Amino acid sequence: MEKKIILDSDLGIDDSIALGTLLGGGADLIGITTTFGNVTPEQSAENIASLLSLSGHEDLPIHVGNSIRFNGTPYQRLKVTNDIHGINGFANIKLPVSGKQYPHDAADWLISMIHQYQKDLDLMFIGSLNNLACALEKEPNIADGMGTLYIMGGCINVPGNVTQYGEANIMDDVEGAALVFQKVHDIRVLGLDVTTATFLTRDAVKKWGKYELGSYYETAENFYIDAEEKLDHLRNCAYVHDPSTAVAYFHPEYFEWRKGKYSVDVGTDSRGRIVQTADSGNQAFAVNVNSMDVLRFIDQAMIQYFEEAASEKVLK
Ligand SMILES: [Ca+2]
Repeated sequence: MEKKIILDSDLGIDDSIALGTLLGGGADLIGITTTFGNVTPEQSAENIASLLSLSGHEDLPIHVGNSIRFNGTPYQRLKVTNDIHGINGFANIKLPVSGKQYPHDAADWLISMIHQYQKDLDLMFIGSLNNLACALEKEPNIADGMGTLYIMGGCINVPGNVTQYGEANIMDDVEGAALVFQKVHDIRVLGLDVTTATFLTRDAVKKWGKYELGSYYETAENFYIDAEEKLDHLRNCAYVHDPSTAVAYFHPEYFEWRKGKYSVDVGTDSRGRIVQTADSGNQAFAVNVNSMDVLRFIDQAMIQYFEEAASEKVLK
């Protein structure tokens, strides 16, 4: 890929597959910022550090975000998150601990990287939009000086998964999301409309188990599938939220996009609702997906990620 990318994540289980898909797919990932949602920003950093070290990417910088929403209220983890992602966000699997301390400067680091790389830097946010909102508040001119922003969040034609209108990542920081949609012009949004239309099955992740790193992923995804069976009454499969966003980075043509301008409702009645405010504009919301292509790409990229991790280990 010609462009560089930064991933911002509340690393839970589907985030971990998005990370693997980006790396295995060949994205030029230059670092990761962490936010709240599935876990705290600190736990997300710990989980990411473990996966990076297991996959031979321990040199990638990690910058931790804060746990205060853009409106000043503290982030509170929903109890249901323990059931979906495990207490540690990764199916309660004990991963190797890095023991490193990471700087708590996610917003400042994003600003400096956007200044450095400008339109050659894309951003992918698969948790709350808090870090980007904080960066935009400090340095509003970055809004027009970055590449494309990819977001997993929201929904337009299907119900939310927290409230009738509210999707979890948007609901984790509604005011932060509202600022991002107001300021950033070049956005691709992967919402529940497409992420709940693609299903990763137990069968599909079975072959991941023959790789050392892949065996963690197989166990984690099966934990996630167990939760989805109880919560969403799925059977032997789970939705593909964050990894769909990673696939869209490589293959936007796997999705049908509705271009325009969107805003996030901060009122009480339909809080977190995504509203289309104009038909023209460079904010695009995915409304349809070719699921077979998405699943095939995830599988190829994850196998590549596991194989590279294994060969890295042999080299050491
Ligand atoms: Ca996430």
